Amino acid sequence: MPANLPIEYYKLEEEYSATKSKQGKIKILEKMLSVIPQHKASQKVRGEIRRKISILKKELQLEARKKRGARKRGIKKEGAAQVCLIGLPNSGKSYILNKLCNKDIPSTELPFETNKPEVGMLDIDGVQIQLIELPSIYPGFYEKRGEERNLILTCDLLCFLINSEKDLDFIKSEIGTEKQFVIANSKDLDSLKKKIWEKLNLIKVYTKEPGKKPEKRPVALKCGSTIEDVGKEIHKDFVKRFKFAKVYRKHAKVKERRVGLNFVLEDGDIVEFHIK
Ligand SMILES: Nc1nc2c(ncn2[C@@H]2O[C@H](COP(=O)(O)OP(=O)(O)OP(=O)(O)O)[C@@H](O)[C@H]2O)c(=O)[nH]1
Ligand SMILES: [Mg+2]
Repeated sequence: MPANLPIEYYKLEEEYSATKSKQGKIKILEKMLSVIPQHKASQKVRGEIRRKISILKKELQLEARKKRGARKRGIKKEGAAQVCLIGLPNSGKSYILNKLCNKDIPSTELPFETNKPEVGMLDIDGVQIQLIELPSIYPGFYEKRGEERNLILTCDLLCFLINSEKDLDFIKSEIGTEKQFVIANSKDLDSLKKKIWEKLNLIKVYTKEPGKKPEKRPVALKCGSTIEDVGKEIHKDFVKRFKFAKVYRKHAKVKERRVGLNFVLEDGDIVEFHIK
């Protein structure tokens, strides 16, 4: 039985062949459905079009899922903060990552030896900081390397490893200075750790249960955090069930005090929660 299709249909068929994007093709197929008369003779054609639409939609879904997966495969933030090591070739980035994070990344005289971001965990007095070596900077680095640019933009702190003012000027001109940064040379690892800690503006708080010793591992929080902020870190119910907290502060005049949710904590405080 001839389907007896209108002239618009054939125009749309031409448009369909010329269109590359899947979204575009779906739109045209949907238009086709709307111009085809609804009678028995055109049933087969309509069925064919619906099948094509469904296949294209499935393919689009699959592509979107793949894209989301690719984004997830990037480096995930872990620990209390994320710090990126940045420098010229042979400035000692891998050397530092190996020493501070107990890693075994190739670190020889060869320039540009590290060609993708390398990740380690740095322990500062029990607080875990994610340290990332970025491949060495070269002219055009920031424009060309998307993953690295993303890390530079989203990390908490940049650490520039330099041997001279000239190195520093070059790095600044390549990646900009909008983010906060520390400057270091690779020789003095302890002072580097200290600088990173100071610039991150974090405090360590030790929680304890009544009648027990404080936890060994501190909770790291932003400077100015309150009892409520610690509570939220531990468990969402803590704040709801909160009665009061006791804060123990070694070097203060008042070494022990009973406080409420708004009490502002200091580095080294021990917090004992009393809940309902
Ligand atoms: N002893 C010592 N050796 C260092 C120090 N910094 C760098 N080196 C050496 O200098 C060389 C280059 O250092 P790397 O750490 O590989 O340099 P990089 O910044 O990672 O540079 P890329 O190769 O571009 O990744 C290696 O042989 C290191 O062992 C340092 O502070 N002390
Ligand atoms: Mg390296």
